[in-house]
Amino acid sequence: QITVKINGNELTVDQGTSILAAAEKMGVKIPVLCYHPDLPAWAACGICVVKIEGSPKLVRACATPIMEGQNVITHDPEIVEVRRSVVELILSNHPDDCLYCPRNGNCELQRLAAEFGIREQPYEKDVRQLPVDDSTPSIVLDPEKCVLCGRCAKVCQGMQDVWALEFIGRGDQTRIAGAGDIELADTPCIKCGQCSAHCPVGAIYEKDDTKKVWNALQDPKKHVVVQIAPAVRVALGEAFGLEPGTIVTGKIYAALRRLGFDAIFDTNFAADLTIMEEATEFVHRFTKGEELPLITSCCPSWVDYLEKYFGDMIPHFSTAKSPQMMMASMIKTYYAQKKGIDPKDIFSISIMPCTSKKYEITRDEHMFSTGQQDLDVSITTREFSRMIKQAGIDFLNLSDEEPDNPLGMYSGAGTIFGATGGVMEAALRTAYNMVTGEELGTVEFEQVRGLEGIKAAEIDIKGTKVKVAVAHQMGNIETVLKQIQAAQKAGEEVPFHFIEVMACRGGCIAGGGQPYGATDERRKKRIAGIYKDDEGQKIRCSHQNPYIKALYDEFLEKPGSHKAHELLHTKYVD
Ligand code: HC1
Ligand code: SF4
Ligand code: SF4
Repeated sequence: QITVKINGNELTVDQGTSILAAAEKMGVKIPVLCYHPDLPAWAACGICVVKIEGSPKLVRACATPIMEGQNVITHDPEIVEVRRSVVELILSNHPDDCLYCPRNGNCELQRLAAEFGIREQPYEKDVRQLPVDDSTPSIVLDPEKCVLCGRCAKVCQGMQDVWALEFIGRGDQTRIAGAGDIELADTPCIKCGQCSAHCPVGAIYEKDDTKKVWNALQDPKKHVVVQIAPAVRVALGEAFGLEPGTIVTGKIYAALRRLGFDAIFDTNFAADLTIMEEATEFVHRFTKGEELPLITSCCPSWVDYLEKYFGDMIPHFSTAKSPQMMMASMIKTYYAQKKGIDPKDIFSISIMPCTSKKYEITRDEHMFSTGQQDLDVSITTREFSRMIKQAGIDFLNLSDEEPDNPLGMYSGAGTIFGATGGVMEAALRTAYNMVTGEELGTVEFEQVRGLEGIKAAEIDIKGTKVKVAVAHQMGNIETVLKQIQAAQKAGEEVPFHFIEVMACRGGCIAGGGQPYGATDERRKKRIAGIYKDDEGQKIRCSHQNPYIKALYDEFLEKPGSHKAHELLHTKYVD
């Protein structure tokens, strides 16, 4: 620990702490643009300049460690003037169409311009005309709006290890583009949307599908059905000023009714269904010793990644569809039949924390189990928050409501899907019952919880040891896969029996379509909200959900049945 000063006020910090972090500890906010707490500092934009007393030079607070005895001046008229110039220069290359920008109201550049009181442009305006790339179903890249902060490329290359984005050109010709200057759809992009979640401006954003939803809601011939994902309920509140992690499930159901949806279902119910199929698959493979490890497949970005980079591992994938797609299939078959509605008249919508789910709905013929697209439109939490605002719904003052049956009620196991480790924990709760015929005393598996990139644990199921691993944040998975491949090659026992993978850091709670501001602090709060929701449920295990039992009794026969395979399982492309 070292003793330092920020604007003359003493504090102690760890050796190596950046000036930015030291100031933050003191409650002093230094403006940043290229810096993001998820990423290593790279001092590109120069907005965080500060002075060290006794030195004539300005230094960048994000990338400069504070030293013992230093007194750092974070704000004085000269510093503020330099920072203002940096913002003005960026604005000189930036379009002025804030009113029409998808980030209007939550843009970091807009906020800086407001904070610095910028009222005119002293530099010559020079905005390059560059084409928009909307080649993927998930995200849109508008390089004209790019401020060259590099956050998106750093996330894509560093955190995700995908390398779909890069800077092209030099000097004032530098621009962000699909790697190799090709359309994003032709790059290895896995559509996770983490670039959009980290972009400070409107240069990368989710494809907006809300018009399709509004149109369906206004079409009297359509029976419009909606499902909400686990992670939406602990993050949507942020768009209305609530603390991250606040559970707003009841308000979401109420808002959906006011928007005019005909039936409101919950993806959490389908997560319970996924567990029934996936745990059956796991117990089957584990007892037979076949194709282990079993690897979860409910994250479409992860599926895309594995197909692209580790095609030989496809046999290890669980064939169970994701909860989103299981729900979609059950809506247009089971529910349609029960209600006597022609599936062609049903318009099915999902609200997801995820940009990749927009891609999943069109993935392959297995997503068309009713002869047509099972799920018509998937929108993100951000799009949904805009719809609520556009409808003038006073979200914060809504009274809690319930979802509809038979596809609305969920167990605690269903809700924890939203956090890293949750699918594994939910599966273990049910696998234990399938193997032993008994119920767990304690349903929590703390070993698979938390933000550590790779979590490994040995789970004891009445004397049988099950080795599991959980990885999140795409860049973390390669190590695990290589370990498996090495063991397979050497003819040794594989190090894990069951693996959960989610592309986004923290799991879907920090998906690419969630309200902005993903930091570990926020992730932890959302995760806490998820486990609180679990604890609040009377039923904590998927196999105990009475509506799941009814669905099998009335329609699917039993987990892993022929019909279940037809409607709830998929195949992968090599
Ligand atoms: Fe997810 Fe899933 S947990 S993938 O992150 O398995 O999106 O929330 O809906 O489908 O349930 C996302 C979340 C979500 C699915 C479930
Ligand atoms: Fe990279 Fe994900 Fe963005 Fe694609 S969506 S460019 S993979 S960060
Ligand atoms: Fe989507 Fe969740 Fe996968 Fe992220 S982790 S890409 S939010 S499914």
